Amino acid sequence: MADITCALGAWDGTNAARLSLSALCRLPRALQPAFDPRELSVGSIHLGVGAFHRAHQAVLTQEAMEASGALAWGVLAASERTPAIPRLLEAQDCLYSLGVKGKALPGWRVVATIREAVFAPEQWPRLEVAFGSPDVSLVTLTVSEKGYRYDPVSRELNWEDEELAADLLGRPPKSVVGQLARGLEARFRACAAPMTVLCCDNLVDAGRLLEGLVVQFIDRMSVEGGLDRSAFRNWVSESVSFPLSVVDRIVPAAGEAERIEAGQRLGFSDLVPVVTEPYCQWVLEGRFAAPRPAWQLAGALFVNDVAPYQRVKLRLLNATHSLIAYLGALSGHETIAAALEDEAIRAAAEHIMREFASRLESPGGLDLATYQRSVLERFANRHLSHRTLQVAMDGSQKLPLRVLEGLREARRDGDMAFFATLAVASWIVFVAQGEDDVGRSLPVDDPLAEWLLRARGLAPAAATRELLQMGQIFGSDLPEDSAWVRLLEHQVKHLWRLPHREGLRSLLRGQADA
Ligand code: CS2
Repeated sequence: MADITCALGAWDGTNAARLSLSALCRLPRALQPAFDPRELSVGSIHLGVGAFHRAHQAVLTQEAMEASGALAWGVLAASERTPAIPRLLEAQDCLYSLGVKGKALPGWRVVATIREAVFAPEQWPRLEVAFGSPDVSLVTLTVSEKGYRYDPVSRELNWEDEELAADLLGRPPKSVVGQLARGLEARFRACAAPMTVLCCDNLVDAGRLLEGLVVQFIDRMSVEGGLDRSAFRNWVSESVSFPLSVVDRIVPAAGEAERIEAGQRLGFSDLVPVVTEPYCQWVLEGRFAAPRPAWQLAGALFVNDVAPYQRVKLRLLNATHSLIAYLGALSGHETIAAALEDEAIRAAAEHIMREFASRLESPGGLDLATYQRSVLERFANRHLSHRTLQVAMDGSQKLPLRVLEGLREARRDGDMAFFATLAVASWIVFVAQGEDDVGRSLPVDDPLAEWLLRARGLAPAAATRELLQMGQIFGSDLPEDSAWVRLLEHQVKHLWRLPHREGLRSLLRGQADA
């Protein structure tokens, strides 16, 4: 690492040319894809062109094309909220670099799977044409939990959402579910060839959920031009499949340091590099209605039952991640790796994993104890600067899926779920008390921030009650579980006082003595 930093310091990218197709052939062979990107045709659409897609599906698709020689899987990638990434990608022929950082020396290469990038709300006609093309048979999505605009408790679209309401009336759609429904409508009208819609977000039973949301939208959307709504709906249920998949790779948001390092590695400037860890997992259900890339050649695992893999990932990895993020941010740690060096936080992380693991079935002979160790090792990767505040974002959308489902299961068995409860308590203190151990205010970056922040300034018990009232997070069962609410209030009270790390230590001591 030392010499890399040194070389980075020496690199002045101010006047460097941008990465481009013509720059690509001047790079060392090891950095180039094994195919000429000009030969790729667009075979799939991706909604949500954030760092995760660029470090996961786009990379495995590239490897699948390299291994199979089938070059029909170029991606038309769309962003939903801002035009920034598509514009930057287009300015460098949609090429970008991927840095993989772990124990070994970092490995860099260029990813060329994305062939076009658009800002969906403004460039809808291009997406609509792609949806209708028989050459395109796949749509993948990574739009994060909040992108689906649904209520995780009822699994219904959030009908109060203004964007959804406007999309239902028939404007070029801005919501992802609106884009899928209108895009599928375009396909039904144009060629009616089968299509696969593959959700790659951390949701529970994502395929079925997404199919349900799309059908709910179709049932209410305005239709024009003599569209037979029920024939369209039948076509969706017969010809469009929504397989389940579990994706896993830690991909922190890249910043200036990553751009400088990518520029130094390539000798060309790259404004949208991604940096990730060596680990990469993709578990998929084989229900594809139409052709797909040969991802199995790139290490993807096809199984009959994805759900147990999803539960293991959400509860052992994501729930633990959130717990470390809230406890870490409260204690003033910038990164997940730094937070894990704090003994009390590490102990809490080990405990929540053990607590959840005791109720999990291990899929495909996976050894859950080894899995837990490897997750902690991955979190401890100091070469990735994964900020606690990044993982802390969108807690209202994440906790129901990664923590509360498992917590409910434990409560049904009469178990208090002390550490899953601690994940909820640390989130409540993060949101409501809102200050870290060094006196910095903690930002609540969450689609429900306006409501969550009503708890700020209240006393611990009142703040807990205020937040528990939010049915779209806690349902009606948890707030009525008085024994559990008492435990939650007790933990919130302990964590509330500054320094938070002392509160955590006393809670852990109390639990060890119990
Ligand atoms: C993280 C995930 O930001 C978060 O909430 O827990 O993005 C996590 O890094 C990925 O799911 C790892 O696959």
